[in-house]
Amino acid sequence: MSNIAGRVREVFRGDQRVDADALIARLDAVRRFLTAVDGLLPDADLVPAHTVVERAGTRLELSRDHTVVALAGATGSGKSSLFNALAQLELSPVGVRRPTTGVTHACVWGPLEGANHLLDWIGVLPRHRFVRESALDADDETALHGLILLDLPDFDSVQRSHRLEVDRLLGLVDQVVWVVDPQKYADRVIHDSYLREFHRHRDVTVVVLNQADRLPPAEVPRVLDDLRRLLDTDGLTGVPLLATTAIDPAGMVGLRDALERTVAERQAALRRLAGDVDTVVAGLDELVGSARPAGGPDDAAVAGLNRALANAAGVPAVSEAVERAYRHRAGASTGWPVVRGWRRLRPDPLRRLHLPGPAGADADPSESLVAATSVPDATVAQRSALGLAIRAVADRAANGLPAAWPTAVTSAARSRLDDMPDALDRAIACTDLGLSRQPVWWRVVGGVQWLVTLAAVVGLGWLVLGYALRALGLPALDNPMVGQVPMPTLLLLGGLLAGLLVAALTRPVVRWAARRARARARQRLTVRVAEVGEEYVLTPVRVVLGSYAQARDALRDAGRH
Ligand SMILES: Nc1nc2c(ncn2[C@@H]2O[C@H](COP(=O)(O)OP(=O)(O)OP(=O)(O)O)[C@@H](O)[C@H]2O)c(=O)[nH]1
Ligand SMILES: [Mg+2]
Repeated sequence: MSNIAGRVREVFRGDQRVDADALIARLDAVRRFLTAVDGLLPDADLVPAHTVVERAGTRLELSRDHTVVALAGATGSGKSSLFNALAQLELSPVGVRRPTTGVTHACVWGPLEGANHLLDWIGVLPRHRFVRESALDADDETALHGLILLDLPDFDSVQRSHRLEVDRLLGLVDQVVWVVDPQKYADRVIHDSYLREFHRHRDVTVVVLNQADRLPPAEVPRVLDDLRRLLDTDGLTGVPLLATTAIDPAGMVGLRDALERTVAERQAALRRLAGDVDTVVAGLDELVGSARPAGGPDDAAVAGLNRALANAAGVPAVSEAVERAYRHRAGASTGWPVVRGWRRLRPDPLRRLHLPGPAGADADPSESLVAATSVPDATVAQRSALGLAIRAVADRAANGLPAAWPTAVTSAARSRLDDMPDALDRAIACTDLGLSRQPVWWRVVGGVQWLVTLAAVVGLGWLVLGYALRALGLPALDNPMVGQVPMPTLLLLGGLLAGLLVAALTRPVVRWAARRARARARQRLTVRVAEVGEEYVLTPVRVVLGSYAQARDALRDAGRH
């Protein structure tokens, strides 16, 4: 038997050391990743990463001098028997009635004090903690100093609580020794639900075929080969596979040696956590991928957004009002004074829209002013066009990103949609529409109009005075002649004609200047409205794209060994 029992079939695959600082750096990278994606990716997808970060931090803080090894396996495989045999004490009840072990037992090699915090965290009750330290042992057990061996309940238990306890503990321990027996080593539960899940923890996994004594010696290599084949299929190629016999000390030698090596290396905790980080990184990889996001929203989509924003904000209506207001005001300043008063009676097209707003020209549109204009609200069609333009910006910006991100980008792009109508209104209200000052040429033309009108009035007065003097039989005024035309008549008719002429000549210039004023106002409004698009749509999108880039870099760092 001794030629089989305790025989190590594979060399222990633990030569690759895990550097603690490198592991801490990888955990920091996972933390950075989680910060970057917080609120952007579904929380459910991030639970394993949060768990590993939290668990690893605590495990590394608690003790790096201890190695927690769990004996796990189906009921009756002999976990408690191996536990007692290694401890050389009857600590955990071994039974015929199955399942026997309902709560986890722990045996600590070395002083218990140092291990207590770790066992509190793992959740082993104080009354199930034992110390393997005896004056009688001399130095026999020093090679295992630092080992905390756990005897777990069965994972294939009829008792659900056993399975939950096993699953919980398998997430916390540094190394797992899977105990199988010749009858049940090929059971699907252990392979499908457990061993396969551990393929990233190969370097902290040991498999023992216990009760090897129950097989004819010649059968043991064949069963081990068969088990090895199953382990290969589970993705556990190269894990140490030993045959053990719990009832014979000689049948424990191989397992004990393996445990001594594990304890001496002080690497199991680091390797286990490194395997956890590997698993987490692999799981997150498809959430993040390696796509490089475009530098930001693309120009065509932004141009479409700005057009939709301008329409929704009423930029065409306001700039048209600017043109009409220009004509109105220019007419009032430069028109024929005889009809000017009548023009003034008509309402100013811009004032009807309550423009410019109370903040005056060039105020900051982001200031929280109450919406001040009477520009008509966006129509349903304009609002839906704006919605489509925002979606187009998001779609183009998220193009090529893994599946979870387009949703995040779209919701960022739409996140401030409700605040936009007021922001657009404020932007319009605060834009300098270019009509605040009267152009000099209006005043010059207006002055000319007043002069010629004055001439006509003087001519009229002169004529009226002449008629009145004549009617009263008083001596007539001496009317100087300009050519054939008396001076008062020339002043009256010339003044009237000149006024009409100046008004007629000015009209096309006013029209041209009004169109220019409209174009300039439109341009200024478009710039202001685009600023709202930048703040309310593009900046949130850029923030998400930035988070994506940070998450991708962090995950790349977390995956670096
Ligand atoms: N012949 C032989 N019998 C063994 C060996 N290991 C365990 N047994 C017996 O197998 C039975 C079950 O052993 P336990 O140690 O209680 O098994 P367990 O895995 O702890 O079972 P649970 O606590 O129910 O999960 C007991 O009767 C043991 O005496 C072994 O190597 N050889
Ligand atoms: Mg047991």
